Amino acid sequence: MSTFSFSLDATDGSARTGVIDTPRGQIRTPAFMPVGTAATVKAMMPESVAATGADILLGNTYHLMLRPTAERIAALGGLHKFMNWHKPILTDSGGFQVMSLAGLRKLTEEGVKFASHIDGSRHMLTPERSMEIQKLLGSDIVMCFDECPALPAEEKVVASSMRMSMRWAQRSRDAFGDRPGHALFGIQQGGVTQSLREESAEALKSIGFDGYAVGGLAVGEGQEAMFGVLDYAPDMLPTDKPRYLMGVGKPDDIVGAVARGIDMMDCVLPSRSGRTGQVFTRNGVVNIKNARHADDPRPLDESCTCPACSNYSRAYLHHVFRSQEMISGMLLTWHNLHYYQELMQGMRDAIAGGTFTAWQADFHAQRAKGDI
Ligand code: PRF
Ligand code: ZN
Repeated sequence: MSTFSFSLDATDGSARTGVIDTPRGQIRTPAFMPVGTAATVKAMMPESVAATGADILLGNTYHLMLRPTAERIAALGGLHKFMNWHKPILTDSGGFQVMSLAGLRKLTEEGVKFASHIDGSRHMLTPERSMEIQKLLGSDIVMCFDECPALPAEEKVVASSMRMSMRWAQRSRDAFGDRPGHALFGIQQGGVTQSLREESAEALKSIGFDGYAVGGLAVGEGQEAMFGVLDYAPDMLPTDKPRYLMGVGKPDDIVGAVARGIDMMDCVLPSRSGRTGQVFTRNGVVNIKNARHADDPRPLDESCTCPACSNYSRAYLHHVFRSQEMISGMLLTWHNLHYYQELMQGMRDAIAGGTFTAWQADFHAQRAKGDI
């Protein structure tokens, strides 16, 4: 398969399951993308990430342009080769990370000038430069360069920011050009205002993209407001293209987003939590640091087939976490990513079988049983 395409296999209510075909392999949707910000999913070998069931990783323009630089990665054969991950990679475009991580920033129509959070060096990102960097990296799915205010924000601030992001979307499209086998996704903005979401969706559709992201959510509005937007936003986007909810989320956010018609998501939560001792299970979150695990011979989750649960006790995982041993982050990250991928597989199967409503009820019932 030499080009990029998306096919839907089944729908159940608003939930969808299908496959994105890329020259680097298939992405089963709904898909969860582990975050590999700095050319690594922290604490995981790439083959281990693949073993959890991930079909695609997310990388970051912002981090990689600063260190080791996109030009260096290109000279070394591209990001896939550099990090030894040969399945698809989606890269975020940098604007969102600049606004949350960089030092001094200056936002203009042209782009964003900023100081590196690593060494204070000065850089500029524009739609054109972001497209160039993502091409140098060899990203399979390139994101438009956009910008979004933290919420709550005044509606006129959200409106003018969204309109600039739509002008940047057109510049991103023009700069991306025609790259067979590579995809460019537009990013809807507009905060929690339905008319702005509509205006943004119309602007993106008239430009035309290979997929459409819902951006500007999970930025302080809370789950109820986010679901409120997801009740209408996916329907504004083309049915026959993938829909990606950026930077989400907790397991129940992901389930709620899939129920509302989202096909792809990414979040640092499973990998970051793996390093802080937070473990996701069917019955909710377990904190391995808690003293009650010190003598517990049981696995984290009896029904989980990951290496942490197959071969180690809670007592051991508690001990290595308390001792700050590296294996702690490795095992807990593996478990969390495995849990997230099983969640996605469970949803894909339920949507395909027309049993997604029952699956959701069971998901919430298991969690209601509480800590184990
Ligand atoms: N835009 C981009 N990346 C993002 C977001 C966005 O709105 C978000 C918002 N949740 C996370 N990552 N480009
Ligand atoms: Zn496990």
